[in-house]
Amino acid sequence: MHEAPPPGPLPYYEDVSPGTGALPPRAWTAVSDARRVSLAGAWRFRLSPTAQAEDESFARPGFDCSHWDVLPVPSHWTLQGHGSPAYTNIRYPFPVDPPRVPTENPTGDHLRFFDLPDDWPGGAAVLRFDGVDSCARVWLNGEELGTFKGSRLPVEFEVGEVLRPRGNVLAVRVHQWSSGSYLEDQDMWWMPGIFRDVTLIERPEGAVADFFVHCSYDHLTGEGTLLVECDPQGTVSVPELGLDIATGQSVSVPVEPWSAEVPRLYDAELATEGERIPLRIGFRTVAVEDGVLKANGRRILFRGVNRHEFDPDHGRALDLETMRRDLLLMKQHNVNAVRTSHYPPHPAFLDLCDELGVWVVDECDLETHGFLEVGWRRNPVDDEQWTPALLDRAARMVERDKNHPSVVMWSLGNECGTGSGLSAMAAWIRRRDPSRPIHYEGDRSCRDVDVYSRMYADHAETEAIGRREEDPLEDPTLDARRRAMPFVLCEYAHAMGNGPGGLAEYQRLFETYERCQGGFVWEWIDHGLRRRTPDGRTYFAYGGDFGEELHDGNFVCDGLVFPDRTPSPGLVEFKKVIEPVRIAGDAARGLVTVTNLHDVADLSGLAFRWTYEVDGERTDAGPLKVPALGPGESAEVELPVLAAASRPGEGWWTVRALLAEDTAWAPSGHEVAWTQFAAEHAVPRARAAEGAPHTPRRVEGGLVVLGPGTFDAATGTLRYLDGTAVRGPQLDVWRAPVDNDMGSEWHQDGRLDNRWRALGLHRMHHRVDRVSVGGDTLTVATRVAAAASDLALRAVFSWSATGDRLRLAVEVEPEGDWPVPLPRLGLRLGLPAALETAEWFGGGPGEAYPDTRQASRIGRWRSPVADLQTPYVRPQENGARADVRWARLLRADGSGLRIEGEPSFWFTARPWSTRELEQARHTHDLVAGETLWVHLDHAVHGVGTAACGPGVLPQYRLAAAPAAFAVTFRTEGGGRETPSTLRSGRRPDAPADEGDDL
Ligand code: IPT
Repeated sequence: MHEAPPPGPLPYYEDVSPGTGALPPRAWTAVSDARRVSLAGAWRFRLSPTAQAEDESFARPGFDCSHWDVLPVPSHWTLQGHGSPAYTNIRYPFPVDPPRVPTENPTGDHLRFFDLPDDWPGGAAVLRFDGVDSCARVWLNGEELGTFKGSRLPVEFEVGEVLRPRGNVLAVRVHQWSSGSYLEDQDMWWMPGIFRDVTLIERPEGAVADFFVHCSYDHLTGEGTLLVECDPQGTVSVPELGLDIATGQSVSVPVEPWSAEVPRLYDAELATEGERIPLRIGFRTVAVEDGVLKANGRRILFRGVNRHEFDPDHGRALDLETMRRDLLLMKQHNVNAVRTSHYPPHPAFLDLCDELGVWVVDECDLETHGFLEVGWRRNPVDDEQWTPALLDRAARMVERDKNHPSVVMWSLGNECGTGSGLSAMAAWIRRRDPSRPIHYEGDRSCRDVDVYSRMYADHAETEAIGRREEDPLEDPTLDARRRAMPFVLCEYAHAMGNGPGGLAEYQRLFETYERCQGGFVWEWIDHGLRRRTPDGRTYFAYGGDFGEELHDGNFVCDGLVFPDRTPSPGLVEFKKVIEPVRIAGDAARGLVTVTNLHDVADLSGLAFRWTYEVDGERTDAGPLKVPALGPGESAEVELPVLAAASRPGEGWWTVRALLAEDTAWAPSGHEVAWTQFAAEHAVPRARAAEGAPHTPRRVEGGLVVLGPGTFDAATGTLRYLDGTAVRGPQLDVWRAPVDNDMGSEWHQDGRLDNRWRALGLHRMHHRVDRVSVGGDTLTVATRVAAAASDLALRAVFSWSATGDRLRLAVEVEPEGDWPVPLPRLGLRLGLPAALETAEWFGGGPGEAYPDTRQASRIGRWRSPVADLQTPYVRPQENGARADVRWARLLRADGSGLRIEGEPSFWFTARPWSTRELEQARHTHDLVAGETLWVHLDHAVHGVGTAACGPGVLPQYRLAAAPAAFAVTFRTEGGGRETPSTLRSGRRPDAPADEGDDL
């Protein structure tokens, strides 16, 4: 049996209208002296599979809902045990037939009962919803108030006449799918619900209907101009400025301007006959002048991130504390700008941006990306019948957020293709608020916007744009117009998994070309949903973990912070790359050059300190007097002359810029910027007597003994190093592909991981060609190659020993014409997992790869092996430490193994094998085994950002080429067992077989 399509007009949730019954949109304020009642808390809830499964009787007072579930509001019901979340990036998870939606349309009926406070004055009142996904119909005390769409936008209904002192019944029917869903195809979880606040607000006679604070700054005169439009008329006072003016009246006075760096706010009050609203106003002017985006007359540079609202337990239902936490983390990591991808955030977030200082690109709740899949046919932004819905969205954003100094651009939306609806939005916004430039990335012609914006343009193209030498548009007028625009990368450096690589190169372009005004990394946070295994271990779920019919896997986890907001190595790297002070050392001249890269602030808020270390041990430290340079200024500052400079060993200077005082976002002493540079000459250390070279000798049991090393005579594999069992080092070229290796159409190499696998790099065979004992050396020649391939790497291992030191020199010669870069080139060895702590002298403390190593500093570091692992939501290659001169791996009793590089190596140690890492889908799939797998890499391939964007830059690619390197092993703390006792079977301290090619 088939049901006929609904006769006549479409139901409210499918028609293209924005809704019915709502009041005109207006400015949002957190408080005023009008009474408010928050309706957050426990609601009654019933979920139906379709929009029409239940009638409307639940909305009538007296309806018995005692058997309904209880649901916290705000929330997404899919995170409260009803239905489940689903993730798609571009594709609509339903047939594309706008504005119709599927019959299966999860519908949540919500009921809230409330009494008014005893002193509630009566009279007019509004009921406000700050965010409901995606369509709602509302009744109060059985009276229908209206319907609405626009998930991340506010809506208000007049309710004064319907309210009662006691026993109010608020009924809200929420449909997951509506015509609005076609406008909300952002790359994120589909999660319905009343996920932001619901508030009842008294509207006394003469209360503020709406107000618009115009607050500009003239950098030539130093004066700010204040004009507040208000309906009805009233007064504005700014006590600190001695201002008491009527609304509608404009006044100019000397002020300190607002900027993201110096977020100067003035307390003010707006008063009308019926209401007093406390305001915090900031004076600033944004303008495009001479092809450059300026605030208060100065070029600004966005060190930005795209921020989705996300919490691993609550989805997009964020509390104030979480919003503040995001901003504190951003400020602490030198981030100065947020694009609110791809919808207006919770309104309170913008108050925090005003207060803490962040440039905001406020983006409308609009994305129709899924029409890409159908050739953009019937795209709503190019179909007049949708224009009222688009204008409604533009108005609800602009009216809500227009009074924030932090909002410096309006963005029409994301990935909507092109169309007249966008032009209509832009025209409306321009009329309503000519003070802010307009942004939209999706239309290359830039006809509706003031700023040229792109996403994922590679370095070369960004540079061409920086020179204003980009490929022309066909239409010369539009081309000339666009070429005169400032340029931003509204998305770049896709922070998915290990990466993003290539940040420093982008930053150089932003600092070189005036036109390149920075960008916004994609994205701030991984949207992994916290889940628990049956045995209680937590992990983060991604697309496909909820049985979705269509999904885009872990593409939803591409943030600079992990889902629980722990900074990822990518954020640490970003912080270093975008530091607003550049310090460059010149050891030969004994000085540093300090450059202030702030747009506005001078350096008076920073204190500089230097330290000097020899072989990672601090010998001296002290303050460095740096003048309070203005933005853009540089100075050379002399370093002290140190006696320690003649101490033998490797000398390193570190110079750091720290907050001199507590700020609103970090305590004094917080590090903002730093540099490190080597002393002019390393003073050679006198070498301890090493003893005479050992000679390799064959012993009983098919072994060869060479100093502290015991080898398998047949294969030449190292078996024991003193008492420590070793799964002898072998040449290794494989890594568990990172998300960026799996980049698809954007990647110049195609999918690298597939090409690597096709060549068999994950299943290399090690053929032993020769084990020879001659003079002081044990030589092992191997040919490393994959089945079915004639490509190979020939490797000759030359082992020698002096005293307690065992040295391995490796020579690698590729055979054949390698068409791909190698993932890594180095040694892999298995050691007992009891070696649980690592100590090293080299790059740290965190992970680094060739194109993500700016934040790695030379020092002596120590870490439990467990903490060397970076918990990418989808497990993948991670945890390498750069430039390691030596590393020690230690047991709890302090005994262990020391490995020295000649001169250094990339050091990775993990309690599972590459294969296990590669096979794991979630972090909880990784279980520490009996073997510690150690990688000593001569070179590794960069990571790039090909998950969405350019691949690894040429200088970071690891081409198969002849290579030579050496390492020396030594046990420390004494051998614990002799090889003969070791041979008698497996002990807990012996490494397990990896089970693949080792
Ligand atoms: C771009 C989207 O704007 C963003 O929402 C996100 O999906 C990002 O990609 C990737 O994570 S669009 C892409 C087709 C370039």
